[in-house]
Amino acid sequence: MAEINNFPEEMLTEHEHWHMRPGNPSGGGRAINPWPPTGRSPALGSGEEFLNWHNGFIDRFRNWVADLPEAQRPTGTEPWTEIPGMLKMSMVGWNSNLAAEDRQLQDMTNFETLDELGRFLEWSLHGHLHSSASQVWGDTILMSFRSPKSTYFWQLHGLIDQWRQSFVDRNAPVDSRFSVLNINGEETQARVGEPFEIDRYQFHVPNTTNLTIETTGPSDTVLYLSQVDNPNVLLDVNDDGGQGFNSRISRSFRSGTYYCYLVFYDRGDIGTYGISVRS
Ligand SMILES: [Cu+2]
Repeated sequence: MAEINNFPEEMLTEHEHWHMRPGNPSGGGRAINPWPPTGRSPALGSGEEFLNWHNGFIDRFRNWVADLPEAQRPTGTEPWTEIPGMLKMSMVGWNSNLAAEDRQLQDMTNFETLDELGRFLEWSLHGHLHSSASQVWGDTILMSFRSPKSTYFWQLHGLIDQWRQSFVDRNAPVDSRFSVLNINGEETQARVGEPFEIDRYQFHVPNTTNLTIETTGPSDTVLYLSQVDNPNVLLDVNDDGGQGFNSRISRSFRSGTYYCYLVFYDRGDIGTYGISVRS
């Protein structure tokens, strides 16, 4: 048992109320009850609340630790960076579904929203981490509402918070000057509205694959494509590889973010075009 003996009682109460009083935020409960009487799957919004509330709770815990004299600081609360091997044993309930979920988390483009990620985590892997760690290491607090008293709580919720963070990082446009193109999404309709305009795009490639970036329409376009994760370095350029005077770049891509610059061949022209990235 890895118990934090001096853990503040008010933070235990805070955690317990948050879980035990769903739909009662003025009583300290989570605002969105994940399981209303008619619910068959966790309520929309409850996943995002789960992730964000725990993120704040972790912050308050870290601040509390930082304010303690060094000798009184709990040890062994560093976040796990992945699910510990001992928790991936069938003796504690690991199975092919959990393994598939673990793999899904390797690529955050598998989740449309933070809420979807939170609902996915709270009712499956999160529960497994609590119960399996409790079993393997004989930590009974971890299965109670006093679980924040356990060092494992901070390790496992630290890991969950890293998943939250990688979703947020993945979905924050690296640079808002670059419009996002979704692979195999609808063609983006755009225009060069002024002479000498440069239109900027980015797209994220989850795994190594062959893709085609292409423009359509009546305009004579030129496409400049950057190196992976580096908008400063040119990888490829194309003028008339597509239909008519359109551009097309077909090639293999590594995983990461690519940046595209589009101009008209005659830099004085204005006009419309469509642009897409397809596999
Ligand atoms: Cu938990």
